[in-house]
Amino acid sequence: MSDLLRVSAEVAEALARGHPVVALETSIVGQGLPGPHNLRAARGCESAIREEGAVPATIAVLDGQIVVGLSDDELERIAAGAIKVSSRDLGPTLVRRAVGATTVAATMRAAEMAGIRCFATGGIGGVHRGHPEDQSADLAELGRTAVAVFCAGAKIILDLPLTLERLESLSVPVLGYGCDELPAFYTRHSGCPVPTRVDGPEEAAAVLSAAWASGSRGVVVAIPPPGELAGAEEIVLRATRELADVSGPEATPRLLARVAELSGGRSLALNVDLVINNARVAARVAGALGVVGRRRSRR
Ligand code: PSU
Ligand code: MN
Repeated sequence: MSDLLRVSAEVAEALARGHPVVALETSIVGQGLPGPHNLRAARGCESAIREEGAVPATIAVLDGQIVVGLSDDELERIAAGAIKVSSRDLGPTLVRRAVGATTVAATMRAAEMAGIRCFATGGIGGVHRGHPEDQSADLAELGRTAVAVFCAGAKIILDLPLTLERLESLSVPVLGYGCDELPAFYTRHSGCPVPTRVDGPEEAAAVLSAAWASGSRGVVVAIPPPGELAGAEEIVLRATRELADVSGPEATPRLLARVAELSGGRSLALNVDLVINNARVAARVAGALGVVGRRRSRR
């Protein structure tokens, strides 16, 4: 294994034994959520994954290495201040030994390097509203990296129809987990139908396994959020209007922060709940995937 990758003993052992492992990102800790919500979300995800019998593998860049399976002290180092690291930033961040919080794109890449297939997050990046040239690297990474991303769809700060179009062009399967519509992070309804619905961990695992066996790479597993943010659409319209001039890496954290202000903090509580819910579902599907894998290898 490359010395640029450090896998914790617990995660390495789980992988070697074929136990279910779920990767977690840290951009949500470093940029996406303010304290104390960020650590509450991260620790809540780890506990939910353990409760479901899987091992959490929280990922970040520290001391010139991609670390897979952060300790709680390491998690606190990310919360204390980290730069946002997408896939393209991995090399420079490693060389400069900066403290880096990994986005969906960078976390997918690290998960693949470590041999982890399931990864839970809040929402994927996508095509920004009013800035169709600003497309998250999450989309391109989904097109090339064979990891399932469990999320509550894409944040409604994004242009969801354009984001789905882009995923289709990239041949990325989008599975609605017990839903027919793409969830929009703060709400279960977006008006955008998902191409495929799956019900329950076994069916999700079977579809993931068949998708990978037939050449798919990244897969989006979209899970309805456990609650709704009342007035989400108006709040988001106002935030995107106010921040119309902001694009690039700053856009997502700034929009999320403004949505939090405009909702009087209600978006933060929902964000924490939904990411923990996604982690729980990811752990169940990771467990079911192990069963599919064992059945296949016996054939
Ligand atoms: N979802 C959240 N909070 C976040 C993000 C997603 O609930 O902070 C982060 C993810 O790490 C995602 C990133 O990969 O925002 C997308 O940023 P950009 O649009 O710059 O690619
Ligand atoms: Mn962007």
